[in-house]
Amino acid sequence: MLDLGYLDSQDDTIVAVSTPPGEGGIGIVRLSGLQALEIGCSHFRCKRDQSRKNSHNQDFSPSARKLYHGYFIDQQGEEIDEVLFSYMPGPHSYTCEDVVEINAHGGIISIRNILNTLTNSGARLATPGEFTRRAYINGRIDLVQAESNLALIRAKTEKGMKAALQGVQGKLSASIYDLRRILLDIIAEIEVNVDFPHEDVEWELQHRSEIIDQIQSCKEQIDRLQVKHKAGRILREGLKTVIAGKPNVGKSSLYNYLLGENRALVTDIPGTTRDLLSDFINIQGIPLKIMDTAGIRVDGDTIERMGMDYSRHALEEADLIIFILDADTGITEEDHFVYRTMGEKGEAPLIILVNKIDLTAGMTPEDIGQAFHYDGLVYASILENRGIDELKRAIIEKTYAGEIQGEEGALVLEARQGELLYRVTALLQDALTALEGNMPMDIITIDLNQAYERLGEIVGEHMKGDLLEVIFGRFCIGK
Ligand SMILES: Nc1nc2c(ncn2[C@@H]2O[C@H](COP(=O)(O)OP(=O)(O)OP(=O)(O)O)[C@@H](O)[C@H]2O)c(=O)[nH]1
Ligand SMILES: [Mg+2]
Repeated sequence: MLDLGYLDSQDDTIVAVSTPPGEGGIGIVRLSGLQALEIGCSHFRCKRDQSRKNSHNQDFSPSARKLYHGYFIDQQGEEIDEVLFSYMPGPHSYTCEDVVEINAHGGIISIRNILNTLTNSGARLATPGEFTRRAYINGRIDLVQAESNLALIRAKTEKGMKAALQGVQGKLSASIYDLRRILLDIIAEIEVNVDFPHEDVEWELQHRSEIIDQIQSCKEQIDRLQVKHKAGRILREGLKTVIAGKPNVGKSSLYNYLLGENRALVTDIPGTTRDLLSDFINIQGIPLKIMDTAGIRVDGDTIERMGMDYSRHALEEADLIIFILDADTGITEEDHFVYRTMGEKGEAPLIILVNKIDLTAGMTPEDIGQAFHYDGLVYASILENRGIDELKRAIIEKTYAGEIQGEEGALVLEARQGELLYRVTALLQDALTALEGNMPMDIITIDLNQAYERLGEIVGEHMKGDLLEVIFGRFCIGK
């Protein structure tokens, strides 16, 4: 159940283990809130004061951001673990509140005892993401930065991490604030002139065309953000790469080769693969989610047809399709059938891989060009390990992956933020259409105001509590 009352519980001092569960070298327990210092100190015996064995260390008063060596003690003054203690006074801390961190030995029992002791002394267990939520509520970071923190934790590749870091550092937020400022200027400009209308028709036309230019340039900025968003999504989720083709062309052979292990069954019997297999590989820092599919053909038994349904579904969601042809059989009616199936689907780039060139030279690019439209063409023999490097190059070149290479090319946006950006684009387009259709200026400000508000939602202005619950609920406890 959602706890909608969390705003009232802002005064609580919260505690959680911030390191992953299980055995580790160290485990960090973090306290944040008004009583963090008091509760933390009452359970710490500094090594330099060790002579006062039984005292609860009432006069231990740590300086900010210094590490103290000593013991964590329970209510009875019994030592639980040897620890390092540090204190970060608000507002210069992760949450903007007083924060105490206790670095203990990573054992499950010792960490659990420390946590129990602290909750018995008045701290409350933090809910998932509550530390980051406090940082947001206290104004240290905006929602984009908070959500990027999550992406940073979950990044699977270095490029993905760098993209998320841009969000944490506020580069995405800066673009959003910039766009909002420009929109606000445009709205103000329109409103001033609506209140003091000009008689001059020339002036009116000139004014309109200036506003069109300004909105157009806002829209272009958002388009650029969306390209970066797409690149960021790929870095996070992997470029969905579907290996498709008629039965027996070598789809599973390619899948195994790219994975570097024999995951899929390979036989010379057409219709071997029936399930959808998928796994992650990494090509030049770009994560690919590669999928081996059941060969698509007109007939086939019940199980094979179910497999083909999976194939079709995978094609629908593909970011990239590798369409394999068999050099030995040449282009057949079955290939046309597969191609038609793909054609019904989205607009993912298509790379044709002509396989088995160890058997015959295969069809010429002209033959292929007459039959199919493609974005890249590679000749290969998976059996003899030929053409694979060319395939990898084509993958990088023919997809958005090319754009990820560039400095600052990718941004990690949450689906929520991507959706809002999309709506802003639509609103700006409506405003442009209205302007070009000579609609009254004050009508246009309705769209612009809405666009302004949607941009505000991206960075988390006027967010409803329940939505925040959902957003922060995806974090781990202790973050
Ligand atoms: N000569 C030759 N044979 C190959 C090559 N690549 C794959 N094969 C053979 O082609 C046959 C089919 O390979 P698979 O990888 O199972 O083909 P598939 O497309 O997954 O087939 P289905 O799962 O039935 O749709 C196997 O006998 C492979 O050894 C190649 O480059 N040259
Ligand atoms: Mg197969």
